[in-house]
Amino acid sequence: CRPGFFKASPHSQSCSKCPPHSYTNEEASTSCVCEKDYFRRESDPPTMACTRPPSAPRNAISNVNETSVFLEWIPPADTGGRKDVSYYIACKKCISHAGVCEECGGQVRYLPRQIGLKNTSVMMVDLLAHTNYTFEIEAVNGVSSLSPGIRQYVSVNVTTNQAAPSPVTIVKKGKIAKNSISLSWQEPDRPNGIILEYEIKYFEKDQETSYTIIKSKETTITAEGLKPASVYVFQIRARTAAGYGVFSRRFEFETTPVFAASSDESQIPIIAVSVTVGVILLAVVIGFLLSGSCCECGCGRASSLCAVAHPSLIWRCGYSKAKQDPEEEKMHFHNGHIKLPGVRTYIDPHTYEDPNQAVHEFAKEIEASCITIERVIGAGEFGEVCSGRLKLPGKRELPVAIKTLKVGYTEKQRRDFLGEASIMGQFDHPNIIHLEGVVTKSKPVMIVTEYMENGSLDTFLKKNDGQFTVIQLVGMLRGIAAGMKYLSDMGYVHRDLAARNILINSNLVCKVSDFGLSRVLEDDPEAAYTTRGGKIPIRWTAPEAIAFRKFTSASDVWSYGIVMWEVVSYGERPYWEMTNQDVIKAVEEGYRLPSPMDCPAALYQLMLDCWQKDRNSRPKFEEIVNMLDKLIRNPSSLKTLVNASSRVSNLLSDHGPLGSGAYRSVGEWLEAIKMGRYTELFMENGYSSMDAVAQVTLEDLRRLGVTLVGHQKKIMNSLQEMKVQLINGMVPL
Ligand code: 37W
Repeated sequence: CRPGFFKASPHSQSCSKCPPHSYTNEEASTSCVCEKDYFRRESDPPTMACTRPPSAPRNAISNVNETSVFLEWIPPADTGGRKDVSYYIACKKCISHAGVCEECGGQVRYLPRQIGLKNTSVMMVDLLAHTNYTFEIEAVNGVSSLSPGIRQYVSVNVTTNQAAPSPVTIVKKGKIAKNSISLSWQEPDRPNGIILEYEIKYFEKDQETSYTIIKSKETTITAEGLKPASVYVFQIRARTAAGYGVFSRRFEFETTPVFAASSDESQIPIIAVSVTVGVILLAVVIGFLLSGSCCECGCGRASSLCAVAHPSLIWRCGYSKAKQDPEEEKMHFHNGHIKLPGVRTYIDPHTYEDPNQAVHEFAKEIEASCITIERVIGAGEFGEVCSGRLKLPGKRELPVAIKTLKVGYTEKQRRDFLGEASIMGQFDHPNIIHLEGVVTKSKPVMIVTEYMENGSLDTFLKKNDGQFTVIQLVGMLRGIAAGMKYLSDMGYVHRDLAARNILINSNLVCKVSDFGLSRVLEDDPEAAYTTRGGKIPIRWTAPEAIAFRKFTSASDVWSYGIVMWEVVSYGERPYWEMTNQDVIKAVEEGYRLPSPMDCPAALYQLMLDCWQKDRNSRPKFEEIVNMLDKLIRNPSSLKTLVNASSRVSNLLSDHGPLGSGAYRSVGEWLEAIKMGRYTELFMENGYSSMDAVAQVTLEDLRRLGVTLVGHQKKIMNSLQEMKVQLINGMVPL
């Protein structure tokens, strides 16, 4: 072959031109030499072009989630002429104030891997909290190792956030007796802060729904009141200022049998006495049962007779009573560690180590092919809300609503999104939105519920202002109260009860909706940050919940009172345009929302009862349901309305006139509320100043000839609002 051509084998027919980026200056070449900065791997055939290392990856972006970092980039502009491009991640940990960086070491995990990444994304987990990291994403190909040149990488600097502690991994058993187990454990590998306390969850093996939680500042505990010869499962998690870490894996320990030889001689007389007492009691009970009596046991009122009849029951009841303040129990351990026949309690999905397990425990998996999405009806925090149809095999087709999780979600977003289904799936009540199931095995991830044709209650009422009878309104309120009674019986505290979170169907049945973990408040535009950092929908929230986060069913009752007010005033905004700060102050000073227009006195009284400062004085949901039932059965009881004149004038006597308010003249005020047509009428009838206007009652308006109800409402509401703002408060209780 002449120069510029080669023949790889003497058997080849003809000479070939040197492939791209190679040359030969000699005759009779069997191969061509690569140009400068181009290479050929041993495995590359001589007919293949010479290639070079790729350029750097481009447009790297990072996403930090606590102590995990997600990196994404696009492939290099120049692949070097090869198809075998892969990526390598170098990690450096930097101490910001010292400016010193070091290799990250083996602590960091790379998902799916650190070297030979084929995709253009990677996730690093188990990083340190509050630490600066530099990640270099290097593109490499089959000839990178042959090139002595500089590495081609793009670097990304990130700072990790605060993170919850890593799980406790080492747990050791201590003294084990027939009724108790002592444990000790080591602090987690990565506490990520100062450990404030540990939470120890334990339950009898295979009885997971009935568990106990104890808290400890030490790294040892003794669980007492256990059954002899039984296996108990323990899980421990640590809490720092950043919150709880995940639970440790399960550790199982077994109590000793009743008659196990004990080294402690002093126990023998106790056992002997217990056995004797037990035998006597058993005899008494058998006699009692034979005499035809029976007993019903509830946790709070288990008598000793019941105790013997249901030994397992008294064991649990006794334990829970001895260990916990009942209110604490509901606040923190919703899912009551006591399981009584016929009493179902709510289980906080957070108590599941694996959130996927929680969702599948409480929600049915639906195949995406059973769902037909018809149209978008709204937007949620995580994606769109759609209407559609669900056809399950062997069942009738149903109209449904579908929430979808938008693509590109993080693991936390998926967990929070499905958290709503894990909660909703535990409820079964005609006034709680019914979960049909979830789609998690295909994308998009979806939550499917019954379809509530009229959407959210506040919007629905605003659209249909003045269109319902009092009985219809009370019917809606009755439904909401019944749903709330059910939730409080389950030990679930809603925390965001408001008309916007109630759905209403075509039969005007109201159902409580919007369940979530922290998310509920995160996506509520009404929720504002308090000085303590919590996000709270101020206007709907009881003072003790705002002040010190005491969220209980009693604080839900306060919110229910606000919902009553919203319903009777057809979706009016509670406290109108007052600022959150003013609302907090006014409520603290004892002022309350005034009665809505045309409100039955019995309903307003119920609202005021719900807004009692002392939470124990507020009615229980059960009492509210009973009260509303009574009113519905006896509609004439709803005829007495809150006295129209007292409704406004009770604000005035102590708190001065409106003269110093926002409007300088009656004309200016009426124009502002688009009621300018009545200016003359007002002036002619002696209402020529704002001070005089302040005295106007509904009867006065009617007498003056303002006959349109809509106009009466507009004028009276505006007056009301001005007065409320003026006194920076509301009706003094
Ligand atoms: C709406 C899990 C869950 C919770 C609530 C819904 C839901 C909304 C957020 S809104 N229904 C409507 O808005 C009806 C609108 C009618 C219309 O615009 O024509 C629902 C619902 N369940 O019906 C949905 C899910 C999945």
